[in-house]
Amino acid sequence: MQIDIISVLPELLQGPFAHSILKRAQDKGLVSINLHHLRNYSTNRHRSVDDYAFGPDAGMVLQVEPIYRAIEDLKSRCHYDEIIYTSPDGELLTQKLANELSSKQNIMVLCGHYKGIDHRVREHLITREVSIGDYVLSGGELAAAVIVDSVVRLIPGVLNDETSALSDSFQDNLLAPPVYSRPAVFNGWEVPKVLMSGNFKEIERWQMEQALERTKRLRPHLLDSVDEQ
Ligand code: 6GU
Repeated sequence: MQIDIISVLPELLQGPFAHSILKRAQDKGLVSINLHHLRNYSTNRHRSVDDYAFGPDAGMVLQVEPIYRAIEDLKSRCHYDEIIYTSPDGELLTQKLANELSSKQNIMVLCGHYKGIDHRVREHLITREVSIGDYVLSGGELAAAVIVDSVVRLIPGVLNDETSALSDSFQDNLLAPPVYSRPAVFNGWEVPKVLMSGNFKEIERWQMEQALERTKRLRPHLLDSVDEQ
């Protein structure tokens, strides 16, 4: 998979992709993540990419022209299955959407900006708008990092058995059961006995009970859609 991200603050995105699972996925050649600075597509010598909004509101807006040039430049070198714009009013990111995106070949992500972008970009160039939740971030970069992380870890081969996505919360619309490690007793706090029983049937049953109980209590709406995925 190839993921190309266009942003006015690509520096913000360098950290999240340079470590751990996302780094290993790139090192293994399973995904290539490329950051593109919108300023490189500016047409003026100040390299500016924003201007005043039309109308009575004095705010600045990212202009259509540099964004168009950036998207067209990337499109001339690659076919994209989705061109995603990160925005608080987009479709909510869910495990289901992450699963769907993880099966795509190439994805472009245009990071939203607190100033807003010329709406013609959204009308003519974007195929999908995604939000990571009902709260406001200063920019789309952190949202892009969250979206990319949730997608890349689902690409076959990215996770090994130990980190398998199969036992993740949400993967089957259930929250994950609790996990414990040594020591078996710390400070008088005990690990549930069943986990040390060696009886795998019993352990599996306990984990399923826990997953159901936690889901019912903490995310009841997930149980309404158990068959949806
Ligand atoms: Cl995608 N962008 C911004 N700026 N804020 C958000 C968001 C995106 N998703 C939730 N809040």
